[in-house]
Amino acid sequence: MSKSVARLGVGGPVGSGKTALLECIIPRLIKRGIEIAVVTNDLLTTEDADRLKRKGFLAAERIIGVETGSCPHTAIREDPTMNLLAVKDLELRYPELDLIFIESGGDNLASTFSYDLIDSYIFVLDVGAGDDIPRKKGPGFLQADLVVINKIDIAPYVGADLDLIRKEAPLNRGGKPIAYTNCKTGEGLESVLDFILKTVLFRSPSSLEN
Ligand SMILES: Nc1nc2c(ncn2[C@@H]2O[C@H](COP(=O)(O)OP(=O)(O)OP(=O)(O)O)[C@@H](O)[C@H]2O)c(=O)[nH]1
Ligand SMILES: [Mg+2]
Repeated sequence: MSKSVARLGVGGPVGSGKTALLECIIPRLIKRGIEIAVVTNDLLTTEDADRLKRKGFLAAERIIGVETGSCPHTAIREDPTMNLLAVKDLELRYPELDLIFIESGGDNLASTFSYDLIDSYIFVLDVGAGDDIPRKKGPGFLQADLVVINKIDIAPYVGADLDLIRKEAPLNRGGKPIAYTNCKTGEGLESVLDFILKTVLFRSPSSLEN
């Protein structure tokens, strides 16, 4: 029987830190023995795929850049054909895979994934967009399996009230998890890692420590 590969979407507004999160999380998962591949989406380039390849933590052939040429959410929701083909390609070439990340092109608060493409998804917001964003209840924020509120380090410089965000964000999440991260220092990444290991891969983090 062939192994089943988990597919995890990473969506969210332009520049919120989706690729930065992958750069932080992937090496930590590899250390725990997880076999990974990545599909990135950009409008007219393979910029994010090239950036991840330059990092060198994954064989370049395990990273595919999809050029959507259209609204990012079209390619992850309305017609995910290009992404499904990339995923299939990776699954056929790497039967040992445990997890494929699919990073959406930078989008807006309405961005969600088709569950034909992914099993679950993370929605990445950043503090620089304002402390009122969690109150605005975008579908991506409401429906995501995990919300990551990134760039907590810049709150004082952009006049964002992090305590208010921490208070209000859970009100609209119906008990679903939220992580508060700084991808520059690694702060808060354990809860993202925990989410992926437990909820996406059904593994116990502690059993994988060695
Ligand atoms: N200060 C700070 N900067 C961050 C953090 N995370 C990401 N950045 C910076 O934010 C910028 C955008 O990060 P990316 O990872 O490219 O964001 P993205 O969401 O992948 O962007 P698109 O794919 O273009 O939508 C980069 O300059 C990062 O270095 C963080 O936690 N703190
Ligand atoms: Mg990116």
